[in-house]
Amino acid sequence: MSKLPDEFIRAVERVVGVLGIIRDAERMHSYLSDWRNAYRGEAALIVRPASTEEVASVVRLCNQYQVALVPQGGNTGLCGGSIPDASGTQVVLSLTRMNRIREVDATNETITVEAGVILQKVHEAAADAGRLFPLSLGAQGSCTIGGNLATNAGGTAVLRYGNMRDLTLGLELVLPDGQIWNGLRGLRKDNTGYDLKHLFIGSEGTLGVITAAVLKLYPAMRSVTTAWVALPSADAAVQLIGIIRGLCGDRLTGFELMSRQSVEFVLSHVAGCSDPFVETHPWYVLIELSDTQPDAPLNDLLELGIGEALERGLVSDAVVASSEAQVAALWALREGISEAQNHEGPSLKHDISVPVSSIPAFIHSTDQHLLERFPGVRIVAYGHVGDGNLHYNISKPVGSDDASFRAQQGAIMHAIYEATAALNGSISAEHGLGQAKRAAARLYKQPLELELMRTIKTTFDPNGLMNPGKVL
Ligand code: FAD
Ligand code: 2HG
Ligand code: ZN
Repeated sequence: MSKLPDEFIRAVERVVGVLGIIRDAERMHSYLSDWRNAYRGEAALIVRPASTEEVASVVRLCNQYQVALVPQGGNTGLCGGSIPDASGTQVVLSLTRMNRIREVDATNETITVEAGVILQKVHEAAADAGRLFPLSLGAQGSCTIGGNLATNAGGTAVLRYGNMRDLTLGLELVLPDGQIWNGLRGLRKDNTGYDLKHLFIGSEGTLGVITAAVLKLYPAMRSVTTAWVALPSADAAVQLIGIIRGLCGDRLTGFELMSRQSVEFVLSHVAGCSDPFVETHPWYVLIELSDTQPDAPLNDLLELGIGEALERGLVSDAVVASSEAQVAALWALREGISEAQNHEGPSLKHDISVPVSSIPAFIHSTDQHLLERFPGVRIVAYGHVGDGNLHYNISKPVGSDDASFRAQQGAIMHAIYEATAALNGSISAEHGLGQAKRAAARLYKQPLELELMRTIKTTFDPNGLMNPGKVL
């Protein structure tokens, strides 16, 4: 029995057709929990509109019947933002049928895509036009452009190209009252007042439904060099990025840090991965250099940088990939961490950021503090050094039961956020607040910022129907 009136459900079905509505429990299942099973909810129905007009009509019906809706893309988010609450009265609005690439304009270097297009499909369409769409993340085979926009996704290329916000020129949206805003402008300059699109990028589905976007394209890269480097400390990584950037400038397109613990999890759980070195090391970085020229001297530049770092004792060992298979194997070691950590029982995710120069101090003091207070917890620290963004994740101690780890979670999170705040950092650099960090945001954002955010939320969504219980 649905908790919503039959009349409402019939009206929604008239808009989206039978293909656009899911009501049976088995088919609803995958929309109601995240891939880690960390968040679970219930919903009255899943609605899958196929056009912007259908989204608008569904949103208008939700308004008329006062039904809350939860926008959802690929459901790869890491903070429960796309999962409904437990009431069973909400509607999940899945954008996955809105999956058309509307236009590629190679001269304007733009691509216009619908919200449900999978990120990897955007990469492929850009490549077909001899261009690059640079947003790059482990979930790119499943996450959607709508989700990337709603979370202002980051990933491994932010140090060169910026976050999703920096890659977006225009948006098309359905506002909470069902009006359609067509802001699909492919302009790099437009100073006609407030830049409204930026309110919706990163709003995690709380201000409106993103239905399409105009995104920036870049020249395709024709040479790429990838290296795996062992380091004695996280401090060495921060110094190394300075050396490499000084030599290579914008050719530096990836610089990913991983602790030994992170790599060990991947080696234990991800099939086909092997350690590039015989000896173990406390830290590793994956470095990627790219250039638009087919025969750019990237290996020479990298060797120069690593040579200087070796002399200064910042690097213990290094290997440069010599085939596409080796490049893929090195990235698999990096991108496998999320999946691998999942095999080690319950974990706590913290996607914090601090100034790049403060990364070593953060790791040093937080490691020490946590290991003293919570003996045995396994710290899985890795991330995007160029952005000051660390995934400072915690797995339960070996042999401990899940319940005692869960009992410590609040205190662990608090300790990590206090250390972040002490360095003037952010409690969410990438994944957003969702439901996971909503309460923490009340402690770590300024009251004035929260008040302004609430004012914006009430202005756009006075009935509080857009993804309630998330962010604010
Ligand atoms: P969902 O999970 O479906 O939704 C995320 C949020 O966006 C929810 O609040 C939802 O309500 C809202 N939303 C979705 N679509 C719309 C829409 N059309 N309109 C309005 N609101 C909408 N994130 C990073 O930033 N960097 C990384 O490097 C990264 N790596 C990852 C690696 C793995 C293995 C995994 C599983 C996740 C990773 N993520 C990363 C997190 C996640 O992939 C991103 O947050 C991604 O942008 C979410 O896209 P999605 O389509 O899955 O959105
Ligand atoms: C990454 O950089 C993602 O791999 C995921 O942001 C981080 O799973 C995580 O905690
Ligand atoms: Zn990340």
